[in-house]
Amino acid sequence: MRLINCGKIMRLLSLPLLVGFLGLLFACKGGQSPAEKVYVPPGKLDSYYAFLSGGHSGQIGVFGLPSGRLIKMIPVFAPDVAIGWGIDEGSKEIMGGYIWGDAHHPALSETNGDYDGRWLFINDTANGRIARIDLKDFVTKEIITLPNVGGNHASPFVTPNTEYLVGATRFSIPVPNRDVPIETYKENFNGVIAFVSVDKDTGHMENAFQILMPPFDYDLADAGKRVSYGWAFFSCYNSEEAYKDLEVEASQKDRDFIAAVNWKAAEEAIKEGKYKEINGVKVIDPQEVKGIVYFLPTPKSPHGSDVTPDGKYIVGGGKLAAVVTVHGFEKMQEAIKKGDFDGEVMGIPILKYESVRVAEVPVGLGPLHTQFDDQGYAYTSLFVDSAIAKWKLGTWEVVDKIPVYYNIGHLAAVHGDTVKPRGKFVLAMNKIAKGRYLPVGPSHPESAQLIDISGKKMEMLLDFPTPVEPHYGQIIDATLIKPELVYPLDQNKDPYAIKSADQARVERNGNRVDVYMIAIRSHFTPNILKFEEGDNVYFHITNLEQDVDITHGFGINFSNVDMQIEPGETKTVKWVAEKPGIYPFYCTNFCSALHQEMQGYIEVASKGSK
Ligand code: K7E
Ligand code: CUA
Repeated sequence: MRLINCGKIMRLLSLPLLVGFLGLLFACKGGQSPAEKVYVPPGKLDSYYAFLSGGHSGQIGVFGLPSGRLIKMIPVFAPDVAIGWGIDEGSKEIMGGYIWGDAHHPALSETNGDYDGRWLFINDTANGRIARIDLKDFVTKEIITLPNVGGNHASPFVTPNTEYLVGATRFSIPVPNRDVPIETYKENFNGVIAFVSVDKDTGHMENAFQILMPPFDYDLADAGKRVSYGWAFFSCYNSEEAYKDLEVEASQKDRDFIAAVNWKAAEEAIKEGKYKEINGVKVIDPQEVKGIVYFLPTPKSPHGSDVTPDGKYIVGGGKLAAVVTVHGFEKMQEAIKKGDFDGEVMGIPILKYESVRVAEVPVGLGPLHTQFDDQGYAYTSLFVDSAIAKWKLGTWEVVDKIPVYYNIGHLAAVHGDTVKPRGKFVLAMNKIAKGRYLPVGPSHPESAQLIDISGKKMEMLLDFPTPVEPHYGQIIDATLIKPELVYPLDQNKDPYAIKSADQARVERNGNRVDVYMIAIRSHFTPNILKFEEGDNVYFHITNLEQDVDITHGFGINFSNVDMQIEPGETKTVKWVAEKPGIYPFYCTNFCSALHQEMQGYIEVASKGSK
């Protein structure tokens, strides 16, 4: 082979090609191609967890970034038949009788305004609830209902030390709910802004207090941080108070509001007894208690409400506008002091727009949500433009824009809503995926896109499909989460746990039968069971394994019973012996070379035959 002749190559490469090549080198910072930036070699772990809400699937998706690999779906508001979520007695109780929820906003717990990796919360817009997932085992531990809140959308956004989770009404209802003519909406309906307290040690949630609000549609929220600590900001639309054709009637006014709530002042009011109890919750009426809530006029049917990392500014995404509105916290304080008001609604002063607004940033069409990086830039999703705009805090100029495919809703940057954003990536969560993936029929997947934000220009790195339907997501440094990989058997405090095969037994009490069973490679003890027609059988199964990833399943043929039991865990599931006959049961989760042999039989005798 001849040596390559440089002169010949130069002659072969035309000038435009060379320029293009150099440009490409420059664009791929550090010489890394997009593929290299997202490549996680086999056996290596991702650097970030991304928690994406599962929308009306009621679940949460856990993805690894930068690879975009789906690692786990956490069942929250909806059953999961593999794990047995909604099937075993413990999870049925947590789900509280509902089998669906509409999960929009994952919220990681915070300490000093930054994610601490302890808990993950998520709202249910449909049935007015908030769930808590423990990040020690990625399991939903608790679901709380927020009474008086019709459609809990602006939720659960945590305060900087997870003192509170917030919630608010999207669909105003009578408070307390009662039968009144819908036509009396303006007189009889109300919104509610809710604060749910979180126990510092256990994470346990309680309804702390609520604030009665005019019947607007409260949309999103963010807690104040640093200088604005002690406040929370809720966007709202439909200040027209329409209840029928909102599409037209709720878009009449040029400005709706961001409601600024002084939750420290609300705490004081509660201490002083200035509330009435409605459905067991302490509710403050702003007509009677002043200084708790103020309205910041914000164009135009604002959606996102995002506080900058320094806490100085509140960014409102006016979804029907071409700008985001930036309010100044300091300006707001001054305006309140001076009484710079423009009327009031339901006892809540409306601050003068000019007195609180710092900037209108011309980001583009349909601005929704804003996230932040570590260099003083903000990133706003543009639904109508199908793009992300990057703009500078302080100078308020738009410095870059990148198209996304298509119609982005939320976006998430690494620690992008904390006091300490980490930069690096922003994840676009797009509503429409048409043509981005192999077609699978009329129901298309959602589409997430990972974008490098470390350089001057944003760079598109990766597409990956996501299950229904990420509204919001949060991205946390993976080193902050350290889950347990097995449940230590010696710490298993379940009242139905047994710790060895010789404790396995069947106890009968009338027609209630309790089966204390163990699962260990590759058998159940006991594995031959005899019941009578009509027996209510409670299987209490302990997985005695302490090896990582040795999960057993327990499924009964001809029934709706199936669940997984993790190493060291005890779970209880109820099964009714409805019809005489033989019922095989088996391990449904592949566990060993003799997994196929891990089975047993139930014999159900007809009533009175024994
Ligand atoms: Cu914008 Cu429910 Cu936060 Cu959807 S919401 S996008
Ligand atoms: Cu145990 Cu398969």
